[in-house]
Amino acid sequence: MKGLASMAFAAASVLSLQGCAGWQSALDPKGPAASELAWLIWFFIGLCSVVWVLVMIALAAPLLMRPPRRTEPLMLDASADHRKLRVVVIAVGLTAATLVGLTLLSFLANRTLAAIGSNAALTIRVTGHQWWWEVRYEDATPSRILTTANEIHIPAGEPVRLLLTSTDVIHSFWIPSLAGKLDLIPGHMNVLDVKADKPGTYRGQCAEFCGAQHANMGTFIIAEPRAKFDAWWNDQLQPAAAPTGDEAKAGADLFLKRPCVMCHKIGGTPAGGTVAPDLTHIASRQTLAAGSLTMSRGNLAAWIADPQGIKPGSHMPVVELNGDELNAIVAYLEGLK
Ligand code: HEC
Ligand SMILES: [Cu+2]
Repeated sequence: MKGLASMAFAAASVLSLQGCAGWQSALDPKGPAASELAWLIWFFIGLCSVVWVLVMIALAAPLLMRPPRRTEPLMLDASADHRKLRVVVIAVGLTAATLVGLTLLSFLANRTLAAIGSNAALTIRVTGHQWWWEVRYEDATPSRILTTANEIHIPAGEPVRLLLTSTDVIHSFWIPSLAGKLDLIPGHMNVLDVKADKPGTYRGQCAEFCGAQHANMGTFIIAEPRAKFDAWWNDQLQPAAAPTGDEAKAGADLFLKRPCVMCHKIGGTPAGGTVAPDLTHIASRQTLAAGSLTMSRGNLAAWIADPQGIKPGSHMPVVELNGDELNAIVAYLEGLK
């Protein structure tokens, strides 16, 4: 008995602590869209629980009740039949009313969601790739258009419009603490409006199985006060920092001589590849390879030395480098703040 109780307690605490809170939880909403959805799901769960309990009572009651004694089993009891018919009609009516009510609530919630981004001042194009996210900030001034990867900075407290599409297979964009999930479909554009009430980092995850490294296709929305966001955007628009020191200079040369240059772009250098994450300000990101590793010198080296060991099947090949060459490239990339 005691064992059972402690197991139930453990299960409850796992559900309430690990599953329901934190930077990636639909039940710990941090923006209006997620709040709307969380409220809706709790209401649905509450109402459906009440219905379930009533049904169970209705099922148990006749089983537990003593059947009335009848002298003549075949004789009909018209008044009892009439009573039962009334109960069934009322139950059907209540069921229909509940269904219509819930449908109406869900319709109203959808209207609230649609209204969130109606006056969004910022538009970001998010393109799914196997297995990373291309993030492009749109602007009327072409020189202010910015491309980065995996980490999406937004101003806190402002609605932002995300245009979602894909270049290869169907992915799904889901930042549970901020909004519902929406698919990224090749050749099609979906619109998702998000707003973060407060500054913070919110984790997301590709939510549509998209191949070998689907589970390592994380993304982050980093909401910042407006001034900090503007400063970030201006910094990111700058060309890459020139390498300082002999090792970093050698790394910059190597980057351009090795296959890296075919796939990656580094602004302000001849590296202009567009099939892989833009590395112009790679060292300013908090993670590597779509949330697979945290950003550090060691992890940068580990990733470049063996991307296939860290993310098997990923579209970055192992490039043969000796120890000095690897160190030089890492020294260069580490300076790209
Ligand atoms: C054939 C194309 C290709 C080549 C060549 C290539 N990469 Fe990559 N690289 C990728 C792809 C694709 C990713 C994204 C992988 C993922 O997250 O699934 C990536 C990711 C990275 C990242 C992490 C980026 C981020 O935003 O987290 C770094 C750093 C990187 N590559 C450096 C290099 C260096 C240095 C070289 C040369 C030694 C190189 N790459 C060669 C395709 C390539
Ligand atoms: Cu995906």
